[in-house]
Amino acid sequence: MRKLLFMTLVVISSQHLFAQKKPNVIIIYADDLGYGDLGCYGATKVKTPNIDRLAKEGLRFTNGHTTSATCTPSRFALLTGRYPWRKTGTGVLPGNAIMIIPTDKPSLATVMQKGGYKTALVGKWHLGLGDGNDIDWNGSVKPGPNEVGFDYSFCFPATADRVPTVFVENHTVLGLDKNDPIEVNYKEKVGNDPTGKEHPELLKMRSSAGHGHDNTIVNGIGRIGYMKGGNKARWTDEELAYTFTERAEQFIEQNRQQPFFLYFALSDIHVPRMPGTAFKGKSGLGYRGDAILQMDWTVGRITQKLRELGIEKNTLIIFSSDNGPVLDDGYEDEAVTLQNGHQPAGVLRGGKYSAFEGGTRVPWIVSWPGTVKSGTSSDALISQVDLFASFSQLTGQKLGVDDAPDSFNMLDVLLGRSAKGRSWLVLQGGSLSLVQGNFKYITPSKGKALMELVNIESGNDEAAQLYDLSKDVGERNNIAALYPERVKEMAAELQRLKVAERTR
Ligand code: NG6
Ligand code: CA
Repeated sequence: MRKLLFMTLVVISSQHLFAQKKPNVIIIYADDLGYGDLGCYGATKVKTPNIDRLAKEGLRFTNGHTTSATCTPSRFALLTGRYPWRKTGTGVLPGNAIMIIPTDKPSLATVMQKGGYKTALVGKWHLGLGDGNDIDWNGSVKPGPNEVGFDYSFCFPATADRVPTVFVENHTVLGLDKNDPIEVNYKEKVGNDPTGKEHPELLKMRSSAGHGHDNTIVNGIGRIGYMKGGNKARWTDEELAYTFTERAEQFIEQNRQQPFFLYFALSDIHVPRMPGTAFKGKSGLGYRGDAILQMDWTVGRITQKLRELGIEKNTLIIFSSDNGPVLDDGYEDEAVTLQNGHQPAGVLRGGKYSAFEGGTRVPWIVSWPGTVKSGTSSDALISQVDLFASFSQLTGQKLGVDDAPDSFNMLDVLLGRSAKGRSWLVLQGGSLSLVQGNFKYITPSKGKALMELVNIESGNDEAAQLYDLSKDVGERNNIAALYPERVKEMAAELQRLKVAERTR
């Protein structure tokens, strides 16, 4: 009897301890990585041992989604818990856009801060900086990540193919020489730097015809937008992954003795793909494949660091991507010519920018050794918009009525304790779709069925589309004509969700 009592006490107190202990949280957010781009999601032409291991030791989702098929809106949703299409100006932003994350509302990062976490953003931001007065790249660059909950930030403003091609650490452009001030312009040329259009012979990687990545040349690559000055501060593309990884490792090390939240937004595998020397030519699939190897290396460095510090069992990692894949997104990097049968979207139709599943269904792995069961997978429907409410739950906080209006608490699903995902989800490709159970309805829309520039099917159709994803995940068989009632109901429900301010 005594022994039993003792055992019971041990169990209760260890559960108590567990409940008390806050795991570190790391979101590793790849850019433009497709559903079929990883070994653990079926890729055979490219090897991703580190990420496969993460999946093997954790939980792999097969129906995990971004809210949107491009970067800015997906990131907006991740940080705000709100569907981006509720707010205008949440499309792909230029590098001089003002910040679209509100400073007067909680963000995912402020939630973590309130929960007692040290927070950091390392990597790509692409949510704008400043508040409408011209950004002074030579002074204090704000508001930015630090004003929406990140204690530390080390980022680049937009995408690697957009100026300014510099790092911003907290409020300051890193390594800026005050005598060589930066000026950015998206309308007309500033300064005397050659552009890709005027001097294609200076490029080490040409822009693809028609895409227009032919403005200011930085590091031998034509960019979108013009910049002058800041020469010492400009990055070297080959070092991007290395630089971000190092900063991420530093943050982890510095905060190993307290709960930390790291939003690690990789530049890989977005264009311009210009991997480090160690990876160039290694995949045989061109720089896109090489960038996948580099991304996998990054993940390996992070998990290695956690093991070294002995904190891997107390760290929850979520690995995912911001939107589906694209081969040619603006540069002649041989992604198309050396594709060699690799299927970036796997079995899915469409890709980046698309309303088909390839646009938003992405790799999604959760690892928390010892807590999340290893070697498991889940087909629960889940969206990145749900991370806000789920992390609020994880850190023991209640959401305010107006907070994260579209975010569902999916913590149990995320940790593999429940298989019951969302019963519905709105997705944003070109047009909006509604998934309800097995069915997916895509709103009719004009516009080309094929986005010729990137060679991806848009999902546009003037007729309504309905697919049964349980039988037809590749969305080949439009059954709208067979189920007119269902189409009508789903269209009406989507309309209702669109005008609702909150779905939570
Ligand atoms: C597009 C760019 C593309 C890429 C994308 C943003 C053109 C023709 N294409 O407008 O290269 O930069 O924006 O990608 O300009 S995202 O992943 O950040 O959303
Ligand atoms: Ca992206």
